[in-house]
Amino acid sequence: MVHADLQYPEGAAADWTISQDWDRYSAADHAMWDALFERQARMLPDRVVPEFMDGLDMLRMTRPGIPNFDELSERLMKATGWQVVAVPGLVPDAVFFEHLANRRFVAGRFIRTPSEIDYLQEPDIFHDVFGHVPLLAHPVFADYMQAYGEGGLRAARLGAIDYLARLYWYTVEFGLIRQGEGLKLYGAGIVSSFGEAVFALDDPSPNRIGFDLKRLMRTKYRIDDYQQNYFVIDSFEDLLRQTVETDFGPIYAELEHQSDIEIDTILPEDVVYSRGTQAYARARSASSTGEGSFI
Ligand code: HBI
Ligand code: FE
Repeated sequence: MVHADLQYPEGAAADWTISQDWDRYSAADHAMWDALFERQARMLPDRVVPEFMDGLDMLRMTRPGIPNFDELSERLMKATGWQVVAVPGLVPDAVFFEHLANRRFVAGRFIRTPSEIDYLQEPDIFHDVFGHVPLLAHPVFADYMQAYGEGGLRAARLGAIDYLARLYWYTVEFGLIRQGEGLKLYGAGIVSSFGEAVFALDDPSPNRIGFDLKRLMRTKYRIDDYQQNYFVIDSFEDLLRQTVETDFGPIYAELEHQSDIEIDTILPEDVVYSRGTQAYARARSASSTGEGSFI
């Protein structure tokens, strides 16, 4: 959806950015960041791509407390030319794409409360900054994110945002990558989630299949619970190459004539890393709680 008619909120700039107001975080806010950080930092090192841990170090995100966006941006700018800017919450797609295309990552500035620790309606600063920012220090991933923003602006003109949004979902948010003998995490939605960081790699329930651009863009996804399917890329270089060297225009035109693929389907031509039992998803739908998302 492009909300061309949607006015930016009061107090925000025309590009929807606001000041982070870092001085206004309370001790409880910083303590919440530290608790979330420690919980993830304990479990991630063997699970996440090493480039993510390198990013945390390089950006000095291993220091306690909520990061200051100006300091983060200064370090990121030197590494890859990216900046982090604050926004009030979800911004319209066109605004989001325009920022990415200009190497600005938009982040929420609020942090979840203790009752929301595993369970959020809208991405908070921990998801946006801990989950997304470390890989922006990686030159290839940084280029991919910019290319995604440019692709988003084009998809908006072609009425194809829904297809492109799936690419974001299944790579930037919930992507897995093949490294050495095994799979590693890189998607921000997994990396910032205590439960899904284990589930996505270890649980027998979800399918894990090889990245295939057209196949991926036909595949539905869910926003209300752990994923039932993950796509596995070979490398960031491969992901960037497949997306920047591909003209998405003809693909969108072709996809219009094809049906969507259900989330738990495995096709004969899929490269299958795990054929999931879907036991988790079945148990959850039997006792549906229905709300919240797990980023
Ligand atoms: N706004 N703040 C924010 N963060 C997002 O991740 C975001 C957004 N607006 C739109 C959007 N994502 C997605 O709909 C696009 O990926 C398609
Ligand atoms: Fe996100």
